[in-house]
Amino acid sequence: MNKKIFSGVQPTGNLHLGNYLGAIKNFVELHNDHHNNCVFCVVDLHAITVKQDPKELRNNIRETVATFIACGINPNKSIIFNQSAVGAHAEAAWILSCVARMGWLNRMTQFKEKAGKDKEKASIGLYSYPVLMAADILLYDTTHVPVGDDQKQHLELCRDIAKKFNTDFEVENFLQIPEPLIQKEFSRIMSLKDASKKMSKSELSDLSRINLTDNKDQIINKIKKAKTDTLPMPSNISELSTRIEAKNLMCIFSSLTNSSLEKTLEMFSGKNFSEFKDNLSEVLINKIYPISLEIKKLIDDKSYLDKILQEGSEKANLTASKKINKIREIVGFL
Ligand code: AQP
Repeated sequence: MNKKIFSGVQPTGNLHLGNYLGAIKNFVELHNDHHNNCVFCVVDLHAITVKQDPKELRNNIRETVATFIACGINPNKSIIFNQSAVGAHAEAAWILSCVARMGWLNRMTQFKEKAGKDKEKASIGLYSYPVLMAADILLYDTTHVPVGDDQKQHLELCRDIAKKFNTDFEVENFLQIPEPLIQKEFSRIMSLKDASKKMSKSELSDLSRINLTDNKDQIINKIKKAKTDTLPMPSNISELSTRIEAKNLMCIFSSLTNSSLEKTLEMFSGKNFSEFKDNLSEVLINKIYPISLEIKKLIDDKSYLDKILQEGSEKANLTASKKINKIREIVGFL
């Protein structure tokens, strides 16, 4: 079976190392192996589930496209577009929200985390976000969805919605049941300030993450200030379960150098953190700084970025409109 890949990234600014190592790095590898079968979506409808400044949102949509390209996605080999430009996403989300069950959505942990204590004040969009995500994926007959570990539960929900739609309307195999593509290791990069939380765009402290637009000095400074403990570097895997800050930094090093955690442990066992941090800064600068320079160059070329989005949305619309027309027919619309 030919793989069909779909994934999205929210244009909410501050794209970071977690987005890169958990998702975008994987997009690049997949699009090299599956020419013309990958769709990468800038999910702006998802972004507005929390308040956005319109001017900043426009900039962030373009910056996300620039980041995709700077990381190595070739727009001639895959489709890059923004979600709001293809109306079928919002329409399919509505239809699927009539298939999804409240009980299923009530179990979504990301809503609980993002809404915090004051659930009453969260937008309805934030609550139904995973249904829109299911619509995004199912419109393209997606077989595989590369995501970070935090999206695993939403993917499960997408599968449940697709199965229920196929059963309710007696259309066996009409909606393709997608498989998550989550890296076995290093699929959740944690905050540099608090390794019990994931690295995130919306975290207030910029020191908690390496942004993909950071310069050399910012990278060095953030790694210097990254939280560690006072012991020498750990020497075996079992020590890492209680030393989560060290584990996170060693996972970042291993992921960037394509080596195993065991090998990283071997390299730095018993050494002090400052020596490890110098090495980590160096590999980060080698990987992230060229991306940062490329993003800054591309971001100045608005017409190029807009052209990519325009062409991408035309291509995406060809597939999505066919699927939504069939969905309309199946549910009984005239
Ligand atoms: N810390 C992370 N480690 C590994 N993967 C991550 N991803 C996000 N954070 C990490 C993956 O990046 C892709 C795009 O994520 P997104 O921008 O659509 O939304 P998100 O998961 O909500 O990202 P953030 O940074 O946490 O944003 P905010 O702070 O706005 O909520 C996804 O595949 C995600 O798994």
